[in-house]
Amino acid sequence: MASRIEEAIKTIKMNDRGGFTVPTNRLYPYQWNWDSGFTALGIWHFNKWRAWLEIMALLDAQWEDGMVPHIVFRQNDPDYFPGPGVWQTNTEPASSGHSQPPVLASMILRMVQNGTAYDMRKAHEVFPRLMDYHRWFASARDPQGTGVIGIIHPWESGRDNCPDWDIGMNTIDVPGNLMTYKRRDTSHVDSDQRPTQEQYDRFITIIQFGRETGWDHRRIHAEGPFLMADPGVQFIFLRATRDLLTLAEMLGMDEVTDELRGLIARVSEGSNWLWNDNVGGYCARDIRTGAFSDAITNASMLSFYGDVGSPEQRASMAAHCRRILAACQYGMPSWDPEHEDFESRRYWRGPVWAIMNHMLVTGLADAGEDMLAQRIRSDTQKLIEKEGMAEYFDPLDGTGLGGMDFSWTAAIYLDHCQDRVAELLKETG
Ligand code: 9WN
Repeated sequence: MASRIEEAIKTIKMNDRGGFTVPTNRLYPYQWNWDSGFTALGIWHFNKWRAWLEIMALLDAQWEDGMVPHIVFRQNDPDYFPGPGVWQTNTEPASSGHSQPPVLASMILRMVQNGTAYDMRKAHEVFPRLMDYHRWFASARDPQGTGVIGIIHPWESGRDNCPDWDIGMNTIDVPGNLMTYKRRDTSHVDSDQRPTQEQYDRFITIIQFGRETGWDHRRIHAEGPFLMADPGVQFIFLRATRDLLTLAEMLGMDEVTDELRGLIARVSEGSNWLWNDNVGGYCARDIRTGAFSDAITNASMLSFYGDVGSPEQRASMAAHCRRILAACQYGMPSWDPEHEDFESRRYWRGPVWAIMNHMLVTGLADAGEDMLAQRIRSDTQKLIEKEGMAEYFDPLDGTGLGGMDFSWTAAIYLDHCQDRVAELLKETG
């Protein structure tokens, strides 16, 4: 364990680019939104000042309208496509044109609840920006106030090529004038472990549409090529808004508590729309056509993290969780292993992700599902101890896949072993 802890710290330090951390060298050479949220929590266990710097750097890229973009480009790096020249958002610093699962408030609450006066002071400083970010999600991604949070690009879910998006992606017409481009991901990672070319053409079609509107999010929501509801973003946003309310109460920000309570009630109610009776669980859904995805994913399972559902719905989700865990050696896979579209090594179509497991464990433990929480927690631990800081893992045999030396995997490991990390730091001074 001690050597993995050292490796985890080393990995994060190696990925430090001076005030912000890249997910991994070369494959992802910029700052990513939710990666930085989790990574900040990991860093916090060995350097509080640097953890806050990570957060401040991310928030430095916040748009005027409150959006925190999914990638911040501080330089142009030919190792990654699509770079700043493709997005053309005209922001300072340059950034991508949509967001990512808003985990930030939840990570900050963890730091504050276990922290010192310094953490409280920093949280106070960033609080208005977190409010603006949540207000942006509530309005730009749910302009009619239905309580259903949309995503305008699969990348906004952070689960890029999950079969969840196939329904929305299949209706996208790739225009004849699609920009010509060269992918870079498949020169770093085996193409069997990455999204397909057809998917990339559609990913780029959405970007091309966005930039043609000048990144006008009202228009993109109303007319863009893709608009789906993601149980992941829905439940992460709900959880983060509750965590923001707890933060507001701790910091004495009474003027926003009613607003946050209203938002929580609305998004909680809106979550019902994601319940798929045919599956007996929460599924992704196309907002325009109402068509459902037809399988349980690790994002569906975040319903416990979002604290939604009737007793019957919760029991059904827990039963799915037990069934899926019984079908693979390491949980929680990103797609139901009993579904025909399951691919144990292709990115979000099967593999296990440490960050998703981290949220699942929190949610299941909060819901009193201790056995399930314990199983997923120990699987995460085993995978990382066996394979190191891989980007993701095969649920059937545990092989570490994708980019290696991955910051967020290292961060989750440090959070899991936080007591041992603290002891080690004491021993080494
Ligand atoms: C696009 C950085 C990011 C993660 C996402 C993951 C992957 C990017 C890509 O890498 O997405 O955002 O180019 O594949 O799917 O969750 O934040 O680690």
